[in-house]
Amino acid sequence: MNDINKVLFSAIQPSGQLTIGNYIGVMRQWIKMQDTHTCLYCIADLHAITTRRSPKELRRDVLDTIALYLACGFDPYKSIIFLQSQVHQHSQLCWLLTCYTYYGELSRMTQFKDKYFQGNKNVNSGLFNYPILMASDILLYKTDIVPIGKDQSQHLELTRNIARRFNSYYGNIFTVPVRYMVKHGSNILSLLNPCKKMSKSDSNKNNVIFLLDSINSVSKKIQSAVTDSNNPHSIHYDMTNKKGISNLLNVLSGLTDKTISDLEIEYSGKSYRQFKSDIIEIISDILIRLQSSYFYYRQNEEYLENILYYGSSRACLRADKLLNKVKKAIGLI
Ligand code: AQP
Repeated sequence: MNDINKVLFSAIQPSGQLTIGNYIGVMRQWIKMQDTHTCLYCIADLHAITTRRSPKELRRDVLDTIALYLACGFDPYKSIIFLQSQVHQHSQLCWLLTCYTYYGELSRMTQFKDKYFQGNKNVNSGLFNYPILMASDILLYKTDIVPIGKDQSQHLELTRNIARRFNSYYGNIFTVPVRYMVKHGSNILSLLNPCKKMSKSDSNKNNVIFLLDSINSVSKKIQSAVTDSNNPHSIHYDMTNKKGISNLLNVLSGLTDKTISDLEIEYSGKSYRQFKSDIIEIISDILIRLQSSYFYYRQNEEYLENILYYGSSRACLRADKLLNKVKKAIGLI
């Protein structure tokens, strides 16, 4: 895939520490694609305020996230790396698109329903309208490609529907984006409960490998990750009967670019112990490099803020063009 004229947009909310799920599901792909596409990478802080956090925490999480982006290898001069709240066009387009999105569509979003039925006490309308803001983020830049994890597929489908609906009223204003999802690794699961996604807001931190975890903690978490008691032990991919092992295979494949079938051959006849020990070694190598670069960037907050202002001002220029087109199409003076 190489088309520098194709626009790629992707975002992560600074709603806590980033996980190996974020890294494998999207960030690793972003790094590769910044040489072949016109890339916009957003820190979605407006999405993050759908859950309560103190101003201090939000600020810290935004700076942690931009430092991690840079540590992972994003180049702020090659790609546009920006902060959602600094580009006011996102919230403006969001209101406009709210009027082209139906209540029934939003009520069907499984992520909202999950949060609602989990007994979340703060079910604010931001949480309900979240997919419209996500649609605005994407559509504002005439995005062609959106790398996402599996959990965001339904939201992207809604984005496509909103774009088509709007275009059917007003002509070809929005580009209808396509999703880009990695084959293995688009849904990294919780380590102790591989029936659910690995999530940064999980209350049990042993379910999650965070990019800033200590190596000692990574080792403990992987060692206690759920496998199965099948005898003899066999390392093969089977999402029905061997969810834990399959999840670890996805992690390994996502980090090494080896295919699942190559890994099955490599680990044929080997013990779970050996398998886990190799995973620990590979994750540790990646995290040691990433963290040393992260701490280097993180100590210079002024630099991080400047990178965000720079990216946001570039994003603003692009966003403004599209927003004006949308307003004109609707008939707003
Ligand atoms: N476990 C995962 N496996 C693969 N991809 C994942 N992504 C998130 N978790 C996994 C993808 O990362 C992108 C950014 O997601 P996000 O952090 O902005 O929001 P999220 O999907 O809601 O992730 P979390 O960790 O579950 O956040 P919280 O706990 O705050 O709700 C998305 O493309 C996502 O698919």
